[in-house]
Amino acid sequence: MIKNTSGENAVKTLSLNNAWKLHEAPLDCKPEEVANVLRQKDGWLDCSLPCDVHTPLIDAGIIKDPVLADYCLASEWIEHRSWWFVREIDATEFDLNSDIVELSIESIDAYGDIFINGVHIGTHKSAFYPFVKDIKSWIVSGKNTLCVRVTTGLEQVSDEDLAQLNWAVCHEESNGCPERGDRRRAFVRKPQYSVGWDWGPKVSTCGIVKGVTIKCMKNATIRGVNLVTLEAGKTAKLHMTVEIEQLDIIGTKDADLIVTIKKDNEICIKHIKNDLLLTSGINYVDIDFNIEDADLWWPSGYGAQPLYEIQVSLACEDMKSDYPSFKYGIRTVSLDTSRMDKENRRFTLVVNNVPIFCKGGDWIPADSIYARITTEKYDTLVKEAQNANFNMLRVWGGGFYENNDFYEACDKYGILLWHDFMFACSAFPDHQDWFKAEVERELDYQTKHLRNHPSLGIWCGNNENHWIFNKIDNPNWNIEMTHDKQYGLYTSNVQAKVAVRNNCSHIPYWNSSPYGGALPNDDNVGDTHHWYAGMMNPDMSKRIELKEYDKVQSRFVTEYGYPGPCPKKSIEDYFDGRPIDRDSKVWHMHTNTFEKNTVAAGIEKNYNVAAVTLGLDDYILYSGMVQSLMLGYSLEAIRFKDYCSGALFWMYNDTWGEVGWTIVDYYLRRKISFYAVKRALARKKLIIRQIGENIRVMGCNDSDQDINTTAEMGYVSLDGKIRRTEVVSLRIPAYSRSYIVEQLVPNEDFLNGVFAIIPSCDCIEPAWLRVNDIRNMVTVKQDVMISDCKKDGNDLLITVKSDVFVHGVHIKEDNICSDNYFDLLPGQSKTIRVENAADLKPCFYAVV
Ligand code: BMA
Repeated sequence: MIKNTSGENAVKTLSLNNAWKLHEAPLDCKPEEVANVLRQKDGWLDCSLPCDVHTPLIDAGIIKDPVLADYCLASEWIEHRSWWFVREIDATEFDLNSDIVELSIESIDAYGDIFINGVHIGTHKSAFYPFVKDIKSWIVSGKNTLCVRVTTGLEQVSDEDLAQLNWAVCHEESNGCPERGDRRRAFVRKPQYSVGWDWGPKVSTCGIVKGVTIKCMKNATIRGVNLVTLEAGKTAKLHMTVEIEQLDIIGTKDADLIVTIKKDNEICIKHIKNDLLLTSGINYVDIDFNIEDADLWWPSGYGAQPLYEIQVSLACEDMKSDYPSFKYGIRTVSLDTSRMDKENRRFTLVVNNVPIFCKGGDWIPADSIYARITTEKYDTLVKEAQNANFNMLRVWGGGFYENNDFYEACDKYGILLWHDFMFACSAFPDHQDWFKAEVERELDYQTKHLRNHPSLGIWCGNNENHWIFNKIDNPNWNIEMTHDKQYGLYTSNVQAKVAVRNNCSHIPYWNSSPYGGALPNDDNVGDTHHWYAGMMNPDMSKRIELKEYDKVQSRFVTEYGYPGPCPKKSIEDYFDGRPIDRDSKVWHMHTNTFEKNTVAAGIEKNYNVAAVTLGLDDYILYSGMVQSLMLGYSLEAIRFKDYCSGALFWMYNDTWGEVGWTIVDYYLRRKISFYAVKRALARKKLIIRQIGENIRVMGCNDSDQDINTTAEMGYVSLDGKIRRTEVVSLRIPAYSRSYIVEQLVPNEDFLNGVFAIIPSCDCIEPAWLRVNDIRNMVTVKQDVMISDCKKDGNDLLITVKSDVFVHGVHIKEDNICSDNYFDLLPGQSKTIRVENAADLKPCFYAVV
């Protein structure tokens, strides 16, 4: 029996992320010319990983940053070159007594040829799973050279390929932006957005875009851990499967496995499996254990996000091999699709046996050059999602499997993930064996890699492929689909399900977004993308009409959106010193291709101003206010439907700066609409709607505590002079969303007043029924009074008050506020926190 668990390490890991050199060559400089390239004396750029070739080129002044101005056009040549990454490693850095010396290149975007000492050791065709190879037999004493020739992968796609399958949606041709889009993308396993999308330029990503390691391993090594919460309760039941590879290919070995679980640095479980018999190759070890007084992990708003530290270690022949320790949240997750009635089924994620109303937005890569996204950027974006009262982000299928930092931030901030596999808006050649094999490896890797994150809420097969690539929804799709030729749908209908079932069967799976019902995007089953009744309605008057969103019938909305501009500083940033002109090429390039005058029409519907005459500051203000109205009202409208369990808007974050869908821009600045979304998604919330002759109030309470208070309810005139109200009791149970008031609409003058419900406690904001457009309501102009202002550390706590109804109350400074651009009912006062504002002389404005 082996007792020594503190022996010498059986795994020695070299991180190879620094000290790389990069060389550019023509595209027809093929792998056979490696020796030639390595001999080159000049033309080497220094770089470190992760590295998209754009970054060292920007650093060296060879190209300008493609996310600025119109510079993306000037770097398109990158796609027509081959890029050679080279790094030297001294043999003394290896432990050549190891059984294997395993090179792992986590992500090559997208076509790579790998050489050790000039010898070709492999070709890799996907950015979505690592290149892994035992390189022991190629290592020589002294200096060793690792070289990776990388191209974008687009050049690998032939005319014959495209003749077979030419159905990637490249919206941008029809949207007046032909330089974006490239149908070859469907054949290349790389982030699909990199060929350009409605919200981003074509920046053909290329490089070694995640880390590289070499692991020297002896005896046996832990290849994977699958930790599953079976029961989330005071006593939590967990199951762990450990995958161990025993490296002696002909003989057995003995080993001990030690699992240590810590909470706040205290050990709460130490579980040892003594004297395991490991046979050659893969061994699975199953362990069941309970954690008493478990602290459960919850989506933000429903509870805390306690994380346990999991250490798994193997002792084999007096040597120790540790699996990288990781943080784990104890929670169960499931998808309730049970029947509601004859026609309809629920579509509700259930965490720890509590049905969750999922709220938030769609996530896209946070940079056109995604390899340069920093840990800090991930952390800020996910934290801001939490600040906006999200509990969910949907990782959209046209991006990439994000860096670990992203998932760790989601675990930390309680952001559940709806995670698409990386297929979007295209037919894919999954009738071809090579493609199926590539995808199988990708799905197997990613389902294992991400399965222990408590934030992983649901896997989804793709974005919009079922919806737009089937003959029924899209009669223009002229290729016959058969069971044998599903053009991408087989991947989602079969391959992804198999991978999830094999590797993380505890995570729910859904074939596509949107999907469910006889046709994808049906309301009665599954999720929907609510575009054509909203922002993409050919009828402009409907695109900009808030109340259209009251018609949503979906069980779960995963997309819809409305555009707005960035703050002025961000616009200045992406204009890169050029004069800001709304008629310029740069302005048009940095405007979403679906915008098409909706912003101006929205301004003129809601405010008494002519959009074209507005100066830049007013344009930003009014269009930001309209985006706020649209997103705020629509999120409330969807949340108001008691049969609906999700409201996700398109989209949360940006890949460059533009007039577009988001609420936090590329530069991490909050747009005006951030605050409206934050209010609409408040954890405790009242929403009022008129249903026929009745007024109905929905009470939402995400928290685990009941709300028991009173409220003033009734008619309040805009000038504050009439208040025909009564005091009612307000009870909203924990974890609930239910209608708490239903009464006839009072016979009042709603041109000059509103029906309001004003809680007596600060824990829940007042709500009012919108009968009129804002432009018809703001009849009284009056300044907003500051009734109190005090310092709290570096922050200011400011209380504002108004005697009349005021709209869009804001400070102009770009400090982070607890709220901004909000409405006040007559007599209402509100305290807001303004961060880092000790020197600020606050002044509040209303939008009229
Ligand atoms: C949906 C998304 C994206 C797109 C968005 C806005 O189709 O899935 O592909 O960017 O709408 O057009």
